[in-house]
Amino acid sequence: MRRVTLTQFLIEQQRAGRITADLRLLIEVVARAVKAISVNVSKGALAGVLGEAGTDNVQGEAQKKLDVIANEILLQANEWGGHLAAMASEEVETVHQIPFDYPKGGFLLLFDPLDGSSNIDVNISVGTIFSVLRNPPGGEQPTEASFLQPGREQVAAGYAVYGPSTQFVLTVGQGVHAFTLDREMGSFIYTHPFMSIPEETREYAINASNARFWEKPVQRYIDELQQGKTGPRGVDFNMRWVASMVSDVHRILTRGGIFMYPLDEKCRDKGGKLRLMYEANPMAMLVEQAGGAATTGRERILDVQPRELHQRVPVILGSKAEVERVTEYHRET
Ligand code: P6P
Repeated sequence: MRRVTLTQFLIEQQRAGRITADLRLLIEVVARAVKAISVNVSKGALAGVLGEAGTDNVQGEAQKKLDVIANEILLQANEWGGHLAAMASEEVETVHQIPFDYPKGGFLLLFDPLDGSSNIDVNISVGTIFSVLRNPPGGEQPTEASFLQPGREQVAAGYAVYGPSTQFVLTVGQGVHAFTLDREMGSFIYTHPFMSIPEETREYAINASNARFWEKPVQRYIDELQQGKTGPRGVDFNMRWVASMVSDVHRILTRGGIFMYPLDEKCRDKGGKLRLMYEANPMAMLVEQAGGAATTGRERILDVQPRELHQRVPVILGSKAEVERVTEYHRET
């Protein structure tokens, strides 16, 4: 079968009028950057890139060397192309402006350069998440306010998952499409057209060690799943928790499931655990584009009006019937 590359896929999207040349360039540059990140991740101990960087990020979390490397790769890859007005990263407190000697474009790029990096040192899959917004008109020098747009305004979203294979998963608003890295050719090959999340599932993902902190609707929902065929659901369920959002979401895009990092007593004062702008929003766009649903438990994630760049939100996403059920339980309380 003829192999279609990411480049050919994007040229065909542009030819069909679904994306502009600048958005095509943006996605190609991000894809090239994640290839470089994949090379660093796969070298691990051989490249001296494991362990702590000795610095903390804006979240106050100890940075891994690879967090810093991945962040630098993405910033440097995207600065010169002329497709961006500015960038925002989980690893950088403020808006990253395009250096004055480079041209600017109309898009804002946001990313979590290495999500799940606590898994790096134990050789478990991690990923890169990105989100693309339009720079509001008149925003010559974008500020944090330029980025504070609801997730429904995203023009593209995607992630790379650095697993047994490196896959690049993308939506430009016309379904979800995945590409697998052919390391010999250095090309992303189109392997998963129109990924789709089954409406029903028998698999859930949540960090069960937080059970005593959950709100009542979540406790009720998980309790019913754990009762299996002896309880009100009448069937048994399976649990998975990779502690790497990209890996858990990729499993759900591939075979269904529900992923939950709900509001709990531990993270209530921060508003949640996961970040809205460069984790929840891009994943919510992908999940909805694949026929799933994504809510905070109380509202659609893509409708949340951001208040600040590194804002956190509760996240419940995946198979639509299950997300709707647990969201309904929240309404009943
Ligand atoms: P916990 C990784 O640190 C992350 O941001 C997500 O990728 C992941 O789903 C979650 O946090 C894991 O959190 O509390 O289980 O370690």
